[in-house]
Amino acid sequence: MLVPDDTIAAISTPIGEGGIGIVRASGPHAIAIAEKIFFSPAGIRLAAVASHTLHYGFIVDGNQRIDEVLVAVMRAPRTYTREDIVEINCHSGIVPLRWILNLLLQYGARLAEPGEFTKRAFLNGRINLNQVKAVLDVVKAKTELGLETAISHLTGRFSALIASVKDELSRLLAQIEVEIDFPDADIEPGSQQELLDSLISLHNRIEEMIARGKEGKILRQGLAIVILGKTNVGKSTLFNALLQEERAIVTPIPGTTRDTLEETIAIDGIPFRLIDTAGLRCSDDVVEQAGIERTKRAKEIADLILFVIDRSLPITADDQHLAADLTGKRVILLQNKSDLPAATNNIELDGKWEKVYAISAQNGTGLTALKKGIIDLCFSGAIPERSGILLLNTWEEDLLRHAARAISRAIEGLQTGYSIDMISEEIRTAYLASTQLQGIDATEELLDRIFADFCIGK
Ligand SMILES: Nc1nc2c(ncn2[C@@H]2O[C@H](COP(=O)(O)OP(=O)(O)OP(=O)(O)O)[C@@H](O)[C@H]2O)c(=O)[nH]1
Ligand SMILES: [Mg+2]
Repeated sequence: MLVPDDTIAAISTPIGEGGIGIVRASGPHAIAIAEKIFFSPAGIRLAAVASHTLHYGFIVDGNQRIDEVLVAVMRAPRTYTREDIVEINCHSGIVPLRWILNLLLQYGARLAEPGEFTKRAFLNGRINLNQVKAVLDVVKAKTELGLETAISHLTGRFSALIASVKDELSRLLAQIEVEIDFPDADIEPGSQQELLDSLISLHNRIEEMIARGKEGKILRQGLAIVILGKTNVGKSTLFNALLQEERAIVTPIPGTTRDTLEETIAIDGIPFRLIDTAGLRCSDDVVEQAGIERTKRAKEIADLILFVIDRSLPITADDQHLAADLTGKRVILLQNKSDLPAATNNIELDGKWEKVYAISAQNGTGLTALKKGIIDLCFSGAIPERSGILLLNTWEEDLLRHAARAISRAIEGLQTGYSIDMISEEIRTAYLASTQLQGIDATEELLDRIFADFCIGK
């Protein structure tokens, strides 16, 4: 893989957020290019300054001053990309940022592709693939807990786990090699048992990592919670209350919501996709019917359904139809409008409910209990220990499974008396998977897949 020799530049901060924006350039000509557009009242020349220093001045386009800036100069190799880096800290408006970027491009830099700074850090050997992925997750992390986990990944916790698995596998391989090379020295029953125990414990460790990775997936993408119920029961009111903003339109008129609405909410730092739907009822209205079709689709993708009924009115046939339609789904039954007197002589609504809460979406009663119930359900009673969560990509999960399967086969082989060659082959397969997980064997295609997810400037 070729290490690039051109200089790249990009806006590295979100536009408009905060008062400061950063335009970053990396590559052999970064400092020389920045020099051409930097004016220092003190007569400082960037080419002459010490590494890792900050300089006050102006970005100029010919005679025109574009912005008042602080320029950071960092020389290779002690930088993010291990190349020379210049970071221009300017005002975060779109106009100065774009202008400064264009000037850098005009003087010889090339616009960075998404993730290219991090790609260079990787190509130049500063970070490993797991850390690359963690940067990606930091960039994308939607919630605090997701971010925390991404950061711990970045500090190499996943790498450390993998390294210990790999070391153990190589120890076992070495042990087996001895037995293959000296077939006459009968394998002692004791050492066989020890090998079996080690393999079983390794297998459990890998399965544990896969399980932790599943929880990580929840953190990254968010489970889908879908609010369902017949018209006018207060679904949109609940949606807004959980979002803590007036996102959906609420009116006393049945059939207000005509389409599904989706937002991300965080409960205890865990992201969920919250989806409000059109109330279900028989309708001749074409628009409403289209909305109802979408509601049905939302129901299909739901990881959890909040089924809302209006507690102040008698249960109707619509409620019952809906309830019957929810079998096989995880459903929380919400008896809404608990601030109003409950309808008397109400029949029991048949269905299998994970939990039942009386709430008032309008004044917020019962919502804290509901949120806690959601969390409990999603993590089967316990929020995963913060320190234990892993963020795994599909390819990482695949490799872990590949390793786990090979180890299972080795275990089976040992138990049923297969040849030691076959067992050693399986352990070797698992060992190879663990080296791939460490990023030693990253193929170009894999890299492209990972970097394709980045945004510009990272
Ligand atoms: N008293 C009381 N009224 C509520 C409560 N929740 C919602 N409402 C009222 O019920 C009416 C319908 O609320 P929406 O949130 O629009 O109901 P919806 O289920 O989204 O209705 P559609 O979109 O038409 O299916 C509105 O007048 C709300 O103010 C509640 O907890 N208590
Ligand atoms: Mg609605």
